[in-house]
Amino acid sequence: MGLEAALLLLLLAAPAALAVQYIVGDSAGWTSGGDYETWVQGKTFTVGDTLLFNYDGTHSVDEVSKNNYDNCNSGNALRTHNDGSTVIALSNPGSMYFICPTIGHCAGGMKLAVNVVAAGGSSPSTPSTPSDSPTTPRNNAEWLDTIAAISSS
Ligand SMILES: [Cu+2]
Repeated sequence: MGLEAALLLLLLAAPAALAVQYIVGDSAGWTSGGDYETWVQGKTFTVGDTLLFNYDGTHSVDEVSKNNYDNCNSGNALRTHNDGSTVIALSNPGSMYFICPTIGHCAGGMKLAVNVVAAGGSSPSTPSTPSDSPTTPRNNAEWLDTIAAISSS
């Protein structure tokens, strides 16, 4: 009983511990001269994670389509943020594109593309854990029956 409760707690606690907030550009933030192609390398962005853009008043954050990202076109941004500290929730798998709309900044490298992957990469191993625990007491009971049968004969 105690073991089953402990396993259940582990299963419930595990997914919550995985959400990560990425500070775009780390301590430098979202700024001219940042290299965000390098910054994303080696990072896995998962649904439930967040991006934090820190920037001053000379910059903004526009979420744009891939085409507008490629062309540094902020004319029809999907969303615009200019509060200086913007948290973006990565709520769906797929690609997201961000540029700074200040003239010249995107062309100078102030552009960020992230690929968001679905959560639950470890889920195939999860179902095996609950199915193991009910069989363990039954095996023990069968084993005890066998011992009883042997010792009584
Ligand atoms: Cu800028």
